[in-house]
Amino acid sequence: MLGKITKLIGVIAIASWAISSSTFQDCRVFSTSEVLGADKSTGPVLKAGQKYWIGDERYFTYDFDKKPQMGTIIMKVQVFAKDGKQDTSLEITGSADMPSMKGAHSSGETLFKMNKKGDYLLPVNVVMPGEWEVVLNFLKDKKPIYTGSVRFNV
Ligand SMILES: [Cu+2]
Repeated sequence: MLGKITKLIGVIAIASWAISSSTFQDCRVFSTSEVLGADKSTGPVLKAGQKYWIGDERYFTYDFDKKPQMGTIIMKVQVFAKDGKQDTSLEITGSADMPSMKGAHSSGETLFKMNKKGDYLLPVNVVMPGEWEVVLNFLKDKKPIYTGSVRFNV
């Protein structure tokens, strides 16, 4: 008896959740417009594989280990001094979220980890289809020197 009631309550709970929750649809419907009007404070929108200068001493490029898709994708940033030597003296943080539903899947500001080659790596957990944004912050001696954002659609 008790089992039946518990099951019934469970069914009602799921049903009402399904009715009240349009989270998935909202996310897709609003993603485009929200991203177009996205925060200006996050700096330029960066393209994979392109060189971006930080001042005139160094530049960086970024890429993903695979085409962005559901699951964990790894973002790789490489920083070079102007002579082309890899620069490992910075700290980089990344903050991933969906702009159309700010805060819903926010990773918080997370430090990239450096591999043996001197690449900066950050896993990004893509838990939902739609538009995603990773805001990058570059720091030198703990001081912010560059901000940019990466956007992709899954
Ligand atoms: Cu979402």
